[in-house]
This record gives sequence, C-alpha cells and structure tokens, in this order.
Amino acid sequence: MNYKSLFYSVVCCLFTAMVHGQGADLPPVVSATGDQIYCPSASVPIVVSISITDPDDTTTSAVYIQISNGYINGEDVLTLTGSHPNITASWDVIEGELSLNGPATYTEFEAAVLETEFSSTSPAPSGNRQFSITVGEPNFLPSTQHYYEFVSAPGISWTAAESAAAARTYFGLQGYLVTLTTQEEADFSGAQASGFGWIGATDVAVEGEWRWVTGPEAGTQFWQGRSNGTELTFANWNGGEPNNVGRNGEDYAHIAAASVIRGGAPIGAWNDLPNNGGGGAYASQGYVVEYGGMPGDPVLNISATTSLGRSTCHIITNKRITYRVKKD
Ligand SMILES: [Ca+2]
Ligand SMILES: [Ca+2]
Ligand SMILES: [Ca+2]
Repeated sequence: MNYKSLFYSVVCCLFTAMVHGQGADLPPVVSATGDQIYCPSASVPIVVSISITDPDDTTTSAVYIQISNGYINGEDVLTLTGSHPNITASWDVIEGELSLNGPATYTEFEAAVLETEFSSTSPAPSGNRQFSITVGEPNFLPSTQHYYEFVSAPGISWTAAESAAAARTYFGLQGYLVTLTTQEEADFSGAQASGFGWIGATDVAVEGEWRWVTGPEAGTQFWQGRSNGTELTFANWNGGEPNNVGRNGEDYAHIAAASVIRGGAPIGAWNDLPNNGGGGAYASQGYVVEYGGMPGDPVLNISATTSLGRSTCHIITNKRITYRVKKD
C-alpha cells in the first residue's frame, strides 16, 4: 500500500466512524401521540399512536413506560392489556414504571404500548399525568431530557466513580457523575439509587465551597458552609449535613441510604463522606451516571412523552348501556 492509498483509507474510515457513531449500534427513534382525557373509574390507553424505528435492529430487550409526572403511588396503575406472547409486563409501584420485557420485535413492542392503559383507583383522581416511553435501560426524565443510571460498584471511591462515570456512554451520549439541580431531578435519581450512590459534588478544593464538578454544571457552586450554611442554587442535604466530620474531614457527596435519612429530609437526600466512603449504611455501593447536555452529544429521540388530562365526566345510565360523557 502506498502513502496515497493509505491516506485515503484512513480518511474513509474516519469518515465512516463519524457518520455511524460509536460502533454499529445506532439508537432507535421513538415517537408517540396521545394527549387524552381521563374519566374517573375508566381506563384509557396511554398513547393514540406509537412508532419505534431503528436503522440497524429489529428487536430490543425492553421498553419502559413511566408515569414521569403526576404519579400518585397506591392509586395510579399502568396495565398491559391484550395478548403479547413475547412480552411480559411488570409494574414497579415505587417508580411508577411499567417494564415491558422481551426480547421482542419493535413491532411487538409497538402493539404492547398501544394496549397499555392507565387507570386510577381514586374515584376523583387529581392532577394531570405525563408518560415517558423509553427504549433502553437508563431512565429518562422529560424535564431535563437526560438519562440516569445507577451503577452498582460496592466499595468504589468517589474519585474512581468520577472516572468510571466519564468512561461510560449511552448511544453516544457522554456519561458523567450525576448533577442534581432541581428537587425533581434529585428525587428521580434518589429513587433510582435506592441506597448509596456517589454524585458529582465535592468541596475538596476549598472546604465548605460545595461545587458540581462534573457534567454541564462543572464549576458551579451550589452550597456554602456546613449544615447551617447557605443554599446558593439547589441542595438536598440530609438533616445535619454536610458536617465534614473526622480528622480528615468529608469532601465528597453521595445520595444517602434510606435508613439514615433524618430531620425531615426526603428520600435521596445527600451526605458528605471521605473519598473511600464509610461503614455500614455509609459503605459505598456505587454511583449515579447522568447522560445528556454535554458538548458534542448526538441528538437522540429514544423517548417519547404523552400526557393525560383530567376531566369532569358524568355517567349516564339507561337500561341498556352505560356511557361516559366528557364535560370539561
Ligand atoms: Ca443534571
Ligand atoms: Ca468538606
Ligand atoms: Ca457527613
């Protein structure tokens, strides 16, 4: 091979790699319609139409349908109806998420999503609902358009977790140790971690200056001081935290286990720890990775959202039929 043909083959392969992204696995594209009205004591499909296309696959392992906004635990349920021999559904009451588990073809998943219905046991359900339909493992939060994933890695240090998160990608999106800038995002990630998980915050550079040091927010200070300190943007500390205890202090933040939440703090509240974590409920279990918002990320459409509005419906019954009328 002469230099000229070597040059062209390198350019060709670089170009091919750029066009096709990382490896051969291209993301599916999901779109859905369905902005419907819910009548109490009825059930209603969560979509009117659904389309899942994929340039290089015909099957996938799972589709997740989550009540991503307005979920009322103990009242709301998503149910798969109809006959879907290659798909089993499981309902996670904590996360408000119905998993449709295959493997099955996209066509089969489309049919299953079309026959997934929302219902509420409340005679007068309140508020609206938003549903997110996602192909893939990490959960999607419509308000940030980002994906979140807890990675189990017992014993991992914060600094190792930071590197490990940055080494992960999801359909070409750059991973980073999670940055939590709203209560919704903090609650969402807290529910996923369901225990201990490192997050992208530290005050190692200057004691008491708590900053996000990962992701699009890298460098942003969100808290000044200890537990009686000042919230500058958003913080979600556990009661009495951060306290920087011990001879060497505590400079790395994590989502605390539910068993140590105190002082009225929400599940998923944060604590500061040394780089290697602590013992018992403070022993490191892993970390939470966020995907989205980084420079150079590809544009993905692997989730779609639909919504459900509440209506005042009255029920008309005659001798033959019962039907519901939307009253608005
Ligand atoms: Ca974030
Ligand atoms: Ca500290
Ligand atoms: Ca602490």
